[in-house]
Amino acid sequence: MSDWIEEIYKEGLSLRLGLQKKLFAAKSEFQSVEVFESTHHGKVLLNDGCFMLCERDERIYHEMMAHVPLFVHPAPKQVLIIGGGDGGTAREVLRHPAVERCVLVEIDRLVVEACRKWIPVTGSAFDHRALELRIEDGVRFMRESREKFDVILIDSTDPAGAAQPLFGPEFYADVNRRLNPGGIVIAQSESVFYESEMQKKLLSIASGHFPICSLYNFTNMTYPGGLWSFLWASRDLHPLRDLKTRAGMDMFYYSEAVHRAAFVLPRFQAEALSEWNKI
Ligand code: AG3
Repeated sequence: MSDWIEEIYKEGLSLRLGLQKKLFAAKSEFQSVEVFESTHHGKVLLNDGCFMLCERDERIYHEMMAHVPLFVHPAPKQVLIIGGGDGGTAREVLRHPAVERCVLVEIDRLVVEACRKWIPVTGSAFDHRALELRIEDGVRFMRESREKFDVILIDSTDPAGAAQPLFGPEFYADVNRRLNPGGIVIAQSESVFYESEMQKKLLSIASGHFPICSLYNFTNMTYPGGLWSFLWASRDLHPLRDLKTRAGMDMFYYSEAVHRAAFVLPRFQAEALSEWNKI
């Protein structure tokens, strides 16, 4: 094996998959976007050299981002996704019959175009009638929109470049204004093992607006550290006490037991976050 698809996470820390074929590479004003065929993980999407998704395991991330809140909210009619231009989160959201409308605000048209063409397993979500795609800056949308949503999913890249403000206090003040009473916010919240300081900061910001606030974890082989997290934030709904998983949906990773277990944090993480992790 001589050719690799590699993410260099930090100096001295990288992850790589065997390369079978380069399928697509281009640059937008925001980032580089590449799609490769890998030896063991199917097609792979990288933004600015960071693994975003692999066909082999993308269902884990997307099921855990969408179904954890959507099985707790009693009537999730209006759903907003910030980022998520690959379509995977939208695909899972749109499986819930209660969802009447899903607005997806992606800053980078190139990501959407690349995934529609090369990764239809997620990109075909953009053909769904109930999906409203807006190519614009999610930070600006959150600040200027007057709409309200039942569930807001922040499916971002790492906190760098255009995604940096999605982890900041002004953004969360705007998220709070865009959320209906009884609403839930979920956000991509980085590596459990390597990003403890960033997780503390995010939780401290979110818990200023949302009293029911916690991280929950899931495995992802192709993100640095292997154990990854999402933020749960709500003024009213509790991720475990208010859970009503409906049977009959085919899932790869999600189950009611997995949902509950995800909120059990490893000891080192629970201790580091104990000041703000409140469920
Ligand atoms: N969002 C990116 C998660 C962060 C991955 N970070 C990394 N590889 N350094 C994934 C988008 C899936 N819809």
